[in-house]
Amino acid sequence: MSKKESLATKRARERGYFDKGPDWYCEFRYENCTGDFEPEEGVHRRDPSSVLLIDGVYYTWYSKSYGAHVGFGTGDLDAKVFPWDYTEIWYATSTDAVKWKEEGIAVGRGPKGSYDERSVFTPEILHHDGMFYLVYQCVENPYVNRVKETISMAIADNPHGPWKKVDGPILQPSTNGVWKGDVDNRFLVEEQGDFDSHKTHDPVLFYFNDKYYLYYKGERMGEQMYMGGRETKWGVAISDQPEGPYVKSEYNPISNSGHETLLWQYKGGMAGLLCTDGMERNTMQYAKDGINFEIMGGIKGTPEAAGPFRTPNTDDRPLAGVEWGLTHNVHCKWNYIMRFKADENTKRPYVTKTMYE
Ligand code: AAL
Repeated sequence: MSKKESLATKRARERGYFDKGPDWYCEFRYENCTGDFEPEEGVHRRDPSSVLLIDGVYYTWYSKSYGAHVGFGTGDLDAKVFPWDYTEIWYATSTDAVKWKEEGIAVGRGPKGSYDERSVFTPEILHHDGMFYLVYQCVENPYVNRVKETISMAIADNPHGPWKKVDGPILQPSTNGVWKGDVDNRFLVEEQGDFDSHKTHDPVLFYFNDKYYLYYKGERMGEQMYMGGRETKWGVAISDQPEGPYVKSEYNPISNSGHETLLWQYKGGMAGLLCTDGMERNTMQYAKDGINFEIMGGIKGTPEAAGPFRTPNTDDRPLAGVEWGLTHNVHCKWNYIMRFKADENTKRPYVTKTMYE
């Protein structure tokens, strides 16, 4: 027994690092899909939704755009700025979740002057009571640094559509930030406002405790960098009806870290995997009330913008709801959708199994 306790040991003891077992620990394996999800020159496919299994067929929805992008500040307000600019929501089907067939557009961009004129992207899907709810983020025209990004919804009674847009948007950034000057610079502010004063992104919708919980990522005007990197956090907005009105939780932000949302239901609560940004990135978290999240595990190699398979067996064990699904590879010229799998054999030391052993 040590005579003195180091700061690291004290911190681990106080935070319970060694009191919890590896129930929430895994390593993620990755594999390319085949068929229409093979990488394609000149096309971006990214941000896959959760995967649904309907009558023996797997479905996913995703952002699709064409051609190269040039970034902000070219002086051409029509130029494509990001891979997710001029994007529409497409969907694909599969019988084995490996080989995918692209079926076509699910939700397109809105008419001139609308809040969703420029781009609709990062879809998520909820199948509840026989209805399908697609939630997604929207950009108006022009797409500039200071543009505010919103969230909207389309509803169908069949995964093949037709999709009917609600009278959106259903969620918008808070209005309490104040830009400094008129230059199109997202970092110059008089007031930063709330954590979501600039962007509401990456929505995911659940039917939870007899209400609709719309989780999202917020970005703040005048975003800062911290010891954990970028200032991106999650919020939740709650409604009695799927189409809203959604009221932001008074507890927002409900995370201090994370990027694209990834959540699943587990034993009457909500589980989440935080990726990419903040001190608590690469952690599994759980909240019995869907709001007050506790760290349950620290992991590595987290899938980005992932859409897990929505298994009916989500209560089997903590990671059943994230056992496998789709993610994307955006660290390449043309973004493409791929598969992930949580390898839970890694809960024991020295196990070196590969993804499909
Ligand atoms: C990701 C996501 C959203 C952003 C962009 C595309 O970081 O959080 O989807 O808008 O990149």
